[in-house]
Amino acid sequence: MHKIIHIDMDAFYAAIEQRDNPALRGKPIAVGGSERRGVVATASYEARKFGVYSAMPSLTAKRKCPSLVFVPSRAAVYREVSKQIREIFFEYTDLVEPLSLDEAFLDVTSNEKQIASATLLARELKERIRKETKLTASAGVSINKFLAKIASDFQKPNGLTVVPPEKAVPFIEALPIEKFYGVGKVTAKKMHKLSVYNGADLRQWTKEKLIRHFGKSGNYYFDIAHVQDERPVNPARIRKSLGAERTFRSDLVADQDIYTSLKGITEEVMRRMEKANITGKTVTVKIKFSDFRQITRSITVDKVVNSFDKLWELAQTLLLKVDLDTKQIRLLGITLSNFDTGEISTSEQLEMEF
Ligand code: DCP
Ligand code: MG
Repeated sequence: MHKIIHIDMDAFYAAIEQRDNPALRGKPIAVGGSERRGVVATASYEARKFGVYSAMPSLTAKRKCPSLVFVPSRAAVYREVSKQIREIFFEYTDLVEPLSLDEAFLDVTSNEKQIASATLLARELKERIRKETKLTASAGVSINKFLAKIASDFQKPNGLTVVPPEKAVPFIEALPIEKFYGVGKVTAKKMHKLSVYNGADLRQWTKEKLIRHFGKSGNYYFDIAHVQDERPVNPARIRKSLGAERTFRSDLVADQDIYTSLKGITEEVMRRMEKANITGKTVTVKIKFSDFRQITRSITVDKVVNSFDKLWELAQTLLLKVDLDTKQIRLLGITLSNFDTGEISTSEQLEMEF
């Protein structure tokens, strides 16, 4: 049985801004965006009371919360704090899998400090983070990644939620389906239509029935519902895709605007590919419409995509496959996957005994 901790910083960017500028403390703030344009990267908990959230257009945010203060984002500082918390994690175990700057899984089944209780260890991690960064984190402790991840979100901010083995099934049974990690808005809606509202409902379904309705994902839904999540905490999680996307201040309608924006995003993806020294064979275009419906179109080619011209050509080909008439676009994205480059795998580490 594994002991997994998931740690996620509270209102990460916003908390850092409030830490570094006392005038912002206790106030509803948004990082990213501005009074007139852009989208909110994150909001302080004071702002969330007004219904301001990540990825919300600034104008909407300001309407919901007129006293909202917009603070520019300081990526270098966030990266620095991220490094700081990772250093703390690595003091306890090498099995640290960061999911983003502000969250990570830790496998503490056996740890450097010989702390047998994962709960005590999580508490200690939270205290260390608090002391060394003056920021709060929330922690989830359980027997697999799925449960730990959901648990860390359960009592945010500054929460510590433990789901011990004997509570795993009741916890899942009571969990609303829209809270399941990996179940998006669209799937949740579909599940509701099929009278699946929580884990207990989900557990009534056979794997075959789930696959019939949800395709391959049915496997995953079945497994997590039955506490079968053996995914290891992978310290060298290999990047599988690389991309960029953009949410627009106002929805795009005109073809000209759509192509211009897509071209800009293609340039950004190309920059990132060059920086990461990555080429790949699959290109995916993602489009989100004004009604939040989302589609993706992919193409896989034989020869690696390694130039802007090739990437742009494929992106346009994919866009042509989409019927854009009468549609308004709020987000465009391009992703490259199916890499052919050797980012080195260090999966050997997983086999090592403690
Ligand atoms: N972020 C972003 N754009 C998004 C979502 C997040 O730029 N659409 C950035 C800002 C967040 C950080 O990533 O501060 C971490 O994301 P989280 O989802 O963990 O959100 P927060 O840490 O801000 O809040 P909390 O975890 O307390 O819900
Ligand atoms: Mg967070």
